[in-house]
Amino acid sequence: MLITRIQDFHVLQYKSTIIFAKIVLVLLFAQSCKSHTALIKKDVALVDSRPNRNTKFLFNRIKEIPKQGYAFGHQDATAYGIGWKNNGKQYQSDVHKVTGDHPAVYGFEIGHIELGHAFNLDTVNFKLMKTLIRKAHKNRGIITISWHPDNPVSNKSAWDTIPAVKDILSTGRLHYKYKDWLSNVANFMNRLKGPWGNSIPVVFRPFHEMNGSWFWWGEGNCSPQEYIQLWRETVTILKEYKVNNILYAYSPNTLKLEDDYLKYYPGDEYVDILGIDIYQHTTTEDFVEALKKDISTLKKIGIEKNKPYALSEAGLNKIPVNDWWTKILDKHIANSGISWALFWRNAWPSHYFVPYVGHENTNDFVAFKNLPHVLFLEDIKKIR
Ligand code: BMA
Repeated sequence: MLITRIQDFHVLQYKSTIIFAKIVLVLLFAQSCKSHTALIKKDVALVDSRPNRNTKFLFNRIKEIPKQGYAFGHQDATAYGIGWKNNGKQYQSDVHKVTGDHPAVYGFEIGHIELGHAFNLDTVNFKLMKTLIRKAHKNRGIITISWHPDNPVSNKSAWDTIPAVKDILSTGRLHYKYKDWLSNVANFMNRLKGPWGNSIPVVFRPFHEMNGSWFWWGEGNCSPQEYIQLWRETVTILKEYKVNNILYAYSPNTLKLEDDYLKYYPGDEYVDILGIDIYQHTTTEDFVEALKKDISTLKKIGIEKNKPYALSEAGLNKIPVNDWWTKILDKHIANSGISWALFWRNAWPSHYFVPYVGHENTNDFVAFKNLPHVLFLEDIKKIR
């Protein structure tokens, strides 16, 4: 009898623990749904006057990130790395191989989509790219897309600086050619869909680094007025093509002394996110100076305009400097309010920006990943 009562008591105790655990889980779930719904519902004014709800949600997530820190991004993270190329069968990244987690932000490049090619200018297959975008989105990563279109006048690369902007504006002789190019861009964007036909929102960052003179849309190769008109017409044409899953990012390169961040700015109604590309090309001192100066400019303008801002490209080729991630980079961008920092591609053994397995500075990169305010995929998943 006594034994049965003791057993009954244990069963009762066990059952109430389970019920308690279930209540806690339900409350936690309700709490997370609440914030999830809040971010989905929060209304925002975007470039696209008819953004779909996923686009608005992406924007709200991006605005939310700085409350926790900043997200880490890598260009072509899952397409290839040092010593490997995605063959469509595996899902990996150099970042994951080194740290055990994937990036939070995924950069992809659509140069040559305008030509209708099957592969981009870096030999990434567009079909594979779409699969990788779907997967990154499913994992709740953020996708940002750059575009290095060929020069429409010479039909050479984006780095061919023969003036071309004037010719592709609505008043120019090659406008219809450019419209065709944009229809290929629109088709790519419009076909970014999840398994149930849900549209995948992305950050689009066209005509970047315009204050440098290495691209045909860059300084000296077109006037600021022509650049601004090109940007505005591009937005308008993409809208005509019914693209509703894009946030537009404007991103100059490191500002030269005489540069004004807003010199080529197309206007608040044409830009959702402010960016800047800052590489370390020379000394660490110069890089730190540029980070301090330009990120404080970016922050000031971001706050004034109430727009999220990001370090849209960054890196030190081959990362030959000890403790670069923790002592140089992070130290000068933590607490700046940027939503993310994206590092350029691990292309080949003399052109890479993130450590791979066997690289001499992996320890520092792992320490960087472990900083509480540096957000990789598992961290960014929680922002919803
Ligand atoms: C550049 C280099 C090029 C590449 C281009 C577009 O910075 O990495 O090799 O083609 O970006 O991805």
